[in-house]
Amino acid sequence: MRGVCLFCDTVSRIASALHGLFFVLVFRIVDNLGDLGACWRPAFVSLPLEFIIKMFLGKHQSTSIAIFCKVVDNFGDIGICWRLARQLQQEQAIAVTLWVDDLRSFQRICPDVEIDVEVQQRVGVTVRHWRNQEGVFSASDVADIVIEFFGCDIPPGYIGAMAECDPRPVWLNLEGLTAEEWVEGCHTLPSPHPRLKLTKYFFFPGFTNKTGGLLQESSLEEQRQQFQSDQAAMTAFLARVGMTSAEMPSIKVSLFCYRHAPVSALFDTWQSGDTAITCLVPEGVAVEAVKVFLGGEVTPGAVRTRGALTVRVLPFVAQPDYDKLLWACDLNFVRGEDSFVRAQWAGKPFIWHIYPQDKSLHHVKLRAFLERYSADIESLNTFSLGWNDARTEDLAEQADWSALWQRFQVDMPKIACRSADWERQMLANGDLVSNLLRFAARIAGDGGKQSIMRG
Ligand code: TRH
Repeated sequence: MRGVCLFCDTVSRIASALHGLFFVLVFRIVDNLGDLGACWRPAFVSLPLEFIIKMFLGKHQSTSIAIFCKVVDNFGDIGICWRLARQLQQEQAIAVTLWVDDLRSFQRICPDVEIDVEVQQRVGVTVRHWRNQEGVFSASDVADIVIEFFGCDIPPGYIGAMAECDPRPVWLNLEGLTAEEWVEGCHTLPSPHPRLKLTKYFFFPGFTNKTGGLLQESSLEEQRQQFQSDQAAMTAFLARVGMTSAEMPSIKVSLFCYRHAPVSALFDTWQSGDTAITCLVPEGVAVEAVKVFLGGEVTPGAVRTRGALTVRVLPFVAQPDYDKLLWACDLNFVRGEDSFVRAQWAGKPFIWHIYPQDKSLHHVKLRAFLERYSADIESLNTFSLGWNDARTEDLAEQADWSALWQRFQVDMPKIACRSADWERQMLANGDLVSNLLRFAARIAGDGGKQSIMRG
């Protein structure tokens, strides 16, 4: 493996010297060698992927990508698509158009977004209000790569125009994240259109090298380390969101969960404990439990201390600040998909509140993740199962929040170490944007003829 690393390193140096063309050849050869793991990643980070796409598409102008996002619920759908759009634009210089049906939700995570305009530019990304399924499109309107998020139906007129393109665009359905094993078998599977000469490919994010990996910007880790090694910057950030100097030495917890989480039970435990805890709750989260604790309205800046617990309501912050919040806290409660992934890049212990699904399907997903993440950390597993109301054999244990918290708290340093190992493990799979562009380049290079691809 050491020899392979040296080889990669040498290749990487030569590639940056000769740039583009040479790298395309090396990329093809090495890709066939299979998983070279972490040592290969630094080379990928500097890969001129956009150049590769252009080669395969036979284009000289900038590659273009259209992302279609329907907001099903809350902020995760647009949160993920916006993150993806920015990374594609900023790191790969790709011309990105983000079609989104709900600008109001978008504005919550990106306050610069205007809610009553059809087209706007935001940090280099073209944002278009996707109002309905109507609209007449021609081949020249179609992007080189078309991504539909979570199987949202893109307008029939746009699909018709895709079929008229020569070459055809690469069409991907970016799916939801799950740690279940079946994903490996479905990742990159083709789905031919029943009438038109078009093939859509499933692209699954995931936790193994047989999936598309996870979204992570190339400079994120460096930014996080810089922030966490600068105590003054962290204190200034926390003060900016409202924390007082008296609250700073306490255990800082960020709380983002769905309304059915057992927040009141946990507050009771923290309140009667002997460790000072400040729980930072963004506006609109766990409103009922927070209201009871505060004994008053839940507005940003509202705060109350009872026993060892202070609960403070924060404003809902812009997406980059949410990362800083996760980095600055000692423990993060996260939910859905996007905050869940961001917590994995924070280097801190976290508890996941999974998005509920019919027939408790989400419990299967939760267990699949815990199996991968913390099979040997009992305190984290039982706490997580209890938080998500996933039945364990010992029901009495599950309801005893004081015992669950005590055990979890003792293990927090161990869990933080696991977090660092996990991040290394995940990054060895390559990040989602690089994996997605490599896959798109292969499809485009193949003229969409291959039936089963591996990303
Ligand atoms: O908001 P979520 O529950 O979103 C989703 C969607 O509901 C979606 O339909 C479902 O499929 C998915 O969950 C599983 O949780 P999520 O995914 O964590 O998204 C929250 C986004 O909000 C994330 O991008 C971070 C951002 N955010 C801010 O920008 N500022 C904040 O203050 C907070 C608390 C979050």
